[in-house]
Amino acid sequence: MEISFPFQTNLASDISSESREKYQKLIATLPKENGWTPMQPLCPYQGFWFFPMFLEGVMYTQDHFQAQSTDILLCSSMKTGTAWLKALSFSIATRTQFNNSISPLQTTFTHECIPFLDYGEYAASQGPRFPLLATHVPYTCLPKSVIDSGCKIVYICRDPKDNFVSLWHFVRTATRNNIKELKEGDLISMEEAFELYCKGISLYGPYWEHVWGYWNASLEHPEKILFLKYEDMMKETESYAKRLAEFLGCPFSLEEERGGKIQEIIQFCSFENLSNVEVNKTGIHQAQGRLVENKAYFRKGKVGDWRNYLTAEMGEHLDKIMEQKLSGSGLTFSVSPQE
Ligand code: PAP
Repeated sequence: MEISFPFQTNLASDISSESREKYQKLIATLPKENGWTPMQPLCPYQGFWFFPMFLEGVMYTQDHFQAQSTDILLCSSMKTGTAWLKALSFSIATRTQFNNSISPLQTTFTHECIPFLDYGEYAASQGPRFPLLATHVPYTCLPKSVIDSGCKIVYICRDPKDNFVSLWHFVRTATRNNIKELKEGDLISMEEAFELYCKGISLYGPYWEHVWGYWNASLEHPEKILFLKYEDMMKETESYAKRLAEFLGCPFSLEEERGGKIQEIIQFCSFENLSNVEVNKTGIHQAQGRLVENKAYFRKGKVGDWRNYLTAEMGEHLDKIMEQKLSGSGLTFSVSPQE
């Protein structure tokens, strides 16, 4: 895949004021659920929960995004390993163009290397473009053109307990980054957040519905949708990197395998390396007018970190909810903590 970098993107700011007004009017009619952060309430839309600031982009994308059959969408709920999947996919897809030392991932915030559709990025772009795009939008909320075009999708999900802990930390950090004079109660407690999450009230949640939607679709269209779990990828990174390369349409050659190319990319995309890239360590990222430190996107990158925050009972409770909600789907999350 040949790309020019940085990309030409059409940011959400390009949404015409007419469209913006239309979406804002619609969003204003939706119920609001406060609790996660004083920055924004969550709004229910098409069966899922969204921050209004992102919902505008979702609606705009649904109305305007023209998927191309050559696009590859990296899909995920929040805090499931999106940045890692982006880095791996980007490095694999562009390996003949950039070696690691000159990779845009060295100088550009990882998330910015593959733009998010739902933040309005790329929403209206036409013509040739870099085929990798990302979204946190649930399967049933994807723009119709994505399904009609038959473009490929890679989905990554994660054990809900680690997902919850990661989300809780992230929301608190983002709140801290944006509200300078924090009042008592501005930061959601673990218990409050857990209760909301277990009720399905979380960004792009219910989490189990998000996972189920893509899982089901991957069973129906296995050639079009690659379904990945963070924990499996952590355990067998090399075999998943190979699968990902094949799925992206750029399999590693025997020569590359023998020459250590796969390991080189895995190492480069590892948490240890990416979290130490200067721009990821010290930069600040802007999402729909909100500023977030890039380092908030690289917290620990561990499997089983939930044990440091949740009681065993909380863990069991969430496991039970997932089991019930995904019952009959054939999908399970059984995780042993990482040493
Ligand atoms: P997003 O919602 O901003 O897209 P996402 O990238 O999906 O977040 O997930 C963030 C999680 O992936 C964080 O997990 P933690 O809070 O449990 O630590 C983050 O640390 C982890 N992560 C980021 N980069 C990597 C990586 N290269 N390898 C493994 N995990 C990573």
